[in-house]
Amino acid sequence: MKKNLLLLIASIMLFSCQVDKKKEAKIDPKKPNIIFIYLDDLGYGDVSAYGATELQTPNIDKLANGGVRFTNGYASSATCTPSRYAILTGVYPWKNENAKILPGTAPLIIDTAQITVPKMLRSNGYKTAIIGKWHLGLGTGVVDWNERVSPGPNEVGFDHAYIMAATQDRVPTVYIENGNVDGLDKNDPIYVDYAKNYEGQPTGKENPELCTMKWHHGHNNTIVNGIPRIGYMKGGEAAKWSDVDMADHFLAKAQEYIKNNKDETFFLNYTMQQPHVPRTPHPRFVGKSGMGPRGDVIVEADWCIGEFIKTLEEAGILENTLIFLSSDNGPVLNDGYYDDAVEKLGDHKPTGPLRGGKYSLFEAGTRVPFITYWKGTIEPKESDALVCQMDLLASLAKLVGDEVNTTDSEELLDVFLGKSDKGRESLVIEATTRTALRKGDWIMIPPYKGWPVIKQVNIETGNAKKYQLYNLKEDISQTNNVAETNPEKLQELIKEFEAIRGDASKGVEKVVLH
Ligand code: NG6
Ligand code: CA
Repeated sequence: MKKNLLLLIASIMLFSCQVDKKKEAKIDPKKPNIIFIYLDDLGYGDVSAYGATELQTPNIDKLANGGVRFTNGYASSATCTPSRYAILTGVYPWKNENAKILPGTAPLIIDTAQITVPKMLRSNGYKTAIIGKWHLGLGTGVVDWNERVSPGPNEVGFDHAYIMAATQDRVPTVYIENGNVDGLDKNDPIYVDYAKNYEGQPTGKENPELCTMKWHHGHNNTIVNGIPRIGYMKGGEAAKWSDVDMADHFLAKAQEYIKNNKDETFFLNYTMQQPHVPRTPHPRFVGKSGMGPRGDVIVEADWCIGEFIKTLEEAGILENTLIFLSSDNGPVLNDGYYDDAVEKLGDHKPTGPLRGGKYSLFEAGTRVPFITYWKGTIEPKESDALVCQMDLLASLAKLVGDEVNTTDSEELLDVFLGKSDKGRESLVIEATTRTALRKGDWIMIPPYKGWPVIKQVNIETGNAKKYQLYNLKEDISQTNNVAETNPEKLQELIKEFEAIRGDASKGVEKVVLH
């Protein structure tokens, strides 16, 4: 009896020793798990750690205050598709003319031969996944949504992909798992078209009585769940997503991925849909912000992030995980639906102190919340280093001991880890195909024709007849164009800008919203 007990104790000790060993072996400073949490249209001023007072984001704040909170962190573009293209490929989006806001039927815009962050990490032993919004195109032209859709995320480096094709306001309103529409009933095939409607299908334009959310501009095609969308869709009834459950749904998928892969080394791109339109908080978040649906979905997103981090903690891998959090472009209030975003805004400033917003060449278009967090490894700090999401490729390659051939993505690993404040010297930012140059504390916006304000969304484009030059250190709100009083500085920036942009530095005619 006694002997048996001793044996049992001995084997328990041996077992726990092995468990310890396994844990120890897992913490590898060169091969942490990497998670990139990406929000959609979250503004610089939408986070309490970035100065919001009317809205609280305690879970994002925990990351910001426990990691590096960048104050000069940029998306490469003021809209979604180009920013996402630049992150995954490490290439400036204006080098690919297809990298602009895409319809849900657009072909994949990343060349499958191109190096990408997930491909690079995969070749260094990582499992790779994307869960959430995609918006980089699928297939090669004509897509049959009833068969496996490819090429897509799996073909550019993700082992696992659970996505929505484009945006929450665009058809198809279904989830796609590794190329296959999730929950599709083969007897009810799904058809998608952006040019013309299917006979007998109600639309937001012709059947406003069927809409529970009203469209303001665009967004008047097929109605799904009472919400009129961009594009036409027919069939696929059983596969249609529930908008109010979308945040929970993606969260559950991300949590499941963590649980299933906690003993592996992985890269997860968790691309959340909030606070992009249509803003559809789950009923338990309705009214929580006092600011209407836009505020409520930010509160919801923050909650999701908290739950997601808890999952990492419970899996015992938080200290072995490098987390990036950012947004694909700046904020917009009315982006096509009447949803009280303007009316109930109160004193909240989604742009913080910045000028412009989504679609804009002014700062609020591309300067976004940007946080790195690695419990136990990154020391909390604020950094004013100039960094761009496009720099992930070169920096993560460095982290895992690889090298990539890239001209645009800069290796800033020590900056991301909070060990250095020496960021980029310059950066070209983009907004709906127009570009500007940030260099040091300065930004130069070349003259552009076209409207100074996009009326529908009430956002300044940055377009002006003359060159604009701002010193962002002294004038973060870009109220004082100092081009005329600083001719030398202006010339220096124009020269560098023209050398990078070539012919395109002469500008384009107008801002295109579609
Ligand atoms: C615009 C849509 C806007 C939004 C945006 C994409 C209209 C009038 N506006 O074309 O609502 O969907 O595209 O946003 O249709 S992004 O964050 O994905 O770039
Ligand atoms: Ca966006």
